[in-house]
Amino acid sequence: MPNEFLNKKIYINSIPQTVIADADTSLAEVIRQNLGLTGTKIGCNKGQCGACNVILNGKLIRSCITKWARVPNDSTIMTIEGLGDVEKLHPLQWAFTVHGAIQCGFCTPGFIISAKVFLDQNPDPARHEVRAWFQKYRNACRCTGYKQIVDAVMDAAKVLRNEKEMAAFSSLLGKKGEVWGTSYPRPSAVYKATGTWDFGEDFRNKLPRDTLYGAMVQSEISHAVIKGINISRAEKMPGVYKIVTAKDIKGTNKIVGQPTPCQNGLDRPIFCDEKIFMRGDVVALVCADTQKNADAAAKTVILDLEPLPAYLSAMAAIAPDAMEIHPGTPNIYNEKRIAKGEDTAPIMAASDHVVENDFYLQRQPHLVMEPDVGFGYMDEAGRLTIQSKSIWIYFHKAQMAPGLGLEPDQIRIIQNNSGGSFGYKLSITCEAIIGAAVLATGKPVFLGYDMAQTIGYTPNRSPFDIHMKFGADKTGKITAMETKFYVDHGPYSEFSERLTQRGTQFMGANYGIPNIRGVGYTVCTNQTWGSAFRAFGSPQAYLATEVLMDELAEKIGMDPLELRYLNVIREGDTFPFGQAPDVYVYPALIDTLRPKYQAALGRANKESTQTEKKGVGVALGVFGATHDGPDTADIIVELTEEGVTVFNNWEDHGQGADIGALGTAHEALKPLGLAPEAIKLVMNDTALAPNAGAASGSSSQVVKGNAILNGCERLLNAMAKDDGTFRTYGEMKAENLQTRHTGTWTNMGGTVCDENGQGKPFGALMYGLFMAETAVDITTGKVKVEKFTFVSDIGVINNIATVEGQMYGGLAQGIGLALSEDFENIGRHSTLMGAGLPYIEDVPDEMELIHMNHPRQHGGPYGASGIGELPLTAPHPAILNAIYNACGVRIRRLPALPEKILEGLKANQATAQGGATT
Ligand code: MCN
Ligand code: FES
Ligand code: FES
Repeated sequence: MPNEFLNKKIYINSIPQTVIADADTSLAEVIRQNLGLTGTKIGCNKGQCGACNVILNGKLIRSCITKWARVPNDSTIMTIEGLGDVEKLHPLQWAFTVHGAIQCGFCTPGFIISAKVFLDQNPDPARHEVRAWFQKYRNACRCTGYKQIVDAVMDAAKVLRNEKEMAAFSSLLGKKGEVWGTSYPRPSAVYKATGTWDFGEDFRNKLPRDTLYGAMVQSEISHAVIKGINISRAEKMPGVYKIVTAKDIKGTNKIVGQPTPCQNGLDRPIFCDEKIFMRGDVVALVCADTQKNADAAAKTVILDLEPLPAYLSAMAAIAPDAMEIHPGTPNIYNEKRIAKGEDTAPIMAASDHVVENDFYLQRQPHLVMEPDVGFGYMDEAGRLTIQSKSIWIYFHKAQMAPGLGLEPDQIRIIQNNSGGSFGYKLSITCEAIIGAAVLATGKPVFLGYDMAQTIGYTPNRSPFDIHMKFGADKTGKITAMETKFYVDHGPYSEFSERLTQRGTQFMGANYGIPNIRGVGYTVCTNQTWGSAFRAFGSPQAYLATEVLMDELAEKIGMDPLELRYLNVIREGDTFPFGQAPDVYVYPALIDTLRPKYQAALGRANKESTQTEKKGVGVALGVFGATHDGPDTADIIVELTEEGVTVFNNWEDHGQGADIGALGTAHEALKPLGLAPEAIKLVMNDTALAPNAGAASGSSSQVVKGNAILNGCERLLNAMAKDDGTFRTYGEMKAENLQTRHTGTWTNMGGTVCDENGQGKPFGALMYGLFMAETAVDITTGKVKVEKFTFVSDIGVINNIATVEGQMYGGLAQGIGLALSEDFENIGRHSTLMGAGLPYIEDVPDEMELIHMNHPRQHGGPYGASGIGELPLTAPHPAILNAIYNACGVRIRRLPALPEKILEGLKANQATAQGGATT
């Protein structure tokens, strides 16, 4: 039966248009594909995120779940493009821009459209009404923590009520015209607010006409031997150009991982050909003329798989009878030890107080709003060019070159505008598959994942099973710590060694513990593979450390905050890894919080009722803002007739690489008196800018920032005249002086840790004290975080709105980590909602940030340290400690789902002794 198409007239952004589309097509697809209006985004494609919001006949709808058949003829539809444009912003677009309510910006058009309908109905709302609206219409954001979004809506409402004017962006500059140290908007924000910022998927219809569309053939079982791949039927399906498998690959077909004992780091195939190691592993890519044809053909590929036992946790994979997942490599393939001070056994034995327990941090999915996506083609220089969400563009060239049979310089990587990463894009996802397909077909190839593939077939945070023990003297001073933990890293080894080391480094961090013995093991399993996730290894370490601190406090009968005050690192103390802090801020952090903590305890006590128990919990977090050892970045600064161009690879997940680079360069070039618009950024293309390393480890403001500073200083030196003024571009050219300068910076202070985990790995660090106030409904077990207070020291701040946005967003992710997020059960956890993404009413509107900005002597430009990961180091133990404080249930295995709380309450009742464990 041929498809039936419906011809309808609609008014799209007031313009009459006729559209002919399949009745079953979603309105979102019609708007994006038929009408080419890509400001409307598709995130979940299931009605769960609101990225696709449009206004249909005056009503807010999610266009991904609205079929074309249901759109009445003569409908009026407003998309983000109809609301305002870059030259003439709607008050909402202006307010989102100036309030820092836009990070990656993937959710932004959906929020703005939603807010437009809301303010039309309720022009003078209260904040809780704004929040209730976004909750009702399921507007989801992974980056912002929602607070600045509500600020923006409230401010836009004032403009719409004529109570205030939209201030020019220039009025947000500092007193002397500075960008640095202000909340000047990130350059990309206005494009994101107007739906004109193209993400990867928005290129689908903008690529050359002969582009092929890819559909992956993936395993539905977790561990198997591949007996055969039958593509004979699929090859004959309409529109199929080629089905690419391992046989088409000229290189090793392996992605280069970190050198580990696991198959020498060559454990991850581009296309699986001998074994399936995890569910979702790809065996082929069907390349066809349309996506529909590719998808249909992929379903007809027959995989002949002989199932093997699937080891879906570290404990299962280390059982004595478990087979080796990678034959020849034991399932435990890394061992990282830490040894500081004296042998702990006799000290433990002599301790006045000993506490120990087991902890488990779950497999946390990244839950980005933008599904994974990329495309590839051969560029004018004959380079295999891949455009993707990569946040380590130079390394990814090297990682996939041998697998594809190329040299790294035969590959070019360009980062597309990215709708969030939170670290998963430190791993290669679609890039190598696309590369193989471009080489095998000789044509451009596009590959977009859906949300289920993004959650299930991109890597997650690795679960840790941890045993931790503290010994303390009678005053509460911790004298010894012992740790043992297992990291479930899935089947692929990349980054596992570093992750396991992070566990040893951050267990017990924050405290001056003199004697430590610990060991961590990396375990190969058949679960989704592990990757970087914001705060890399430290949330696992702080779950155990910060909950056990509270258990020790209870045992001794001390207040948890005061026990921390007694033990925090002071001058003369070092971290577990032997390094001294770059600033001694811990006592000051606690002194600052103390009055607020006491007030919060009083509030909790007063407001608790028979059915709702309130409590307060604290936790400390520290994280590095450089990578271990010498961390290097190069950039180029060039004087032009119009101003200065900064060529730099500061990959942007959504955190604000553009404002980071602009703020730094503008401050460094201050003597030239340039307007911000005169500084042009050319970013994230290996053909246009030199290697600056990864945008990871919260290191970019420090490392890439210092390289920018260095390049700008070199340019200024070249331009300087004897009288203290600067040569113009014309004068430089006339004198034949160099206008293009390389900036470089290496963290020379860093040393990689030795076999005892001792060293000086970080050039700069960042510190935070978290306080959560929770309410536990003891009839349902549901926990609500009512307030977060976050006292931090990240050195001098470049952009205030950006830094605060990082903090709010990280705290919100901590709520998800503590209470709801998981990826264990494929059936339940492969949607945003199913995996436990926090929506606006799961995150408190009350988030108080207190900045203590001690300048760093050996950190980033002008005394900056980093921020990206700090807010997700230890918000979750603060919440768990608050739950215990509220209702006496101690959660040590995450997430703290309502059923676990109820179980704990029941156990407490049964024993009537308090302190049940779940
Ligand atoms: N910044 C600042 N002042 C400082 C320190 C930083 O204004 N003293 C600004 C920077 O200019 C930059 C942002 O804060 O805009 C983060 O800077 P930094 O801490 O150096 O981190 P990176 O740029 O290296 O970003 C990576 C970091 C990491 S590792 C993860 S994971 C992460 C994160 O940032 N993923 C994110 N934040 C994210 N935010 C969003 N929206 N999306 C992600 O995927
Ligand atoms: Fe439509 Fe998520 S609600 S894309
Ligand atoms: Fe909302 Fe990134 S800004 S998802």
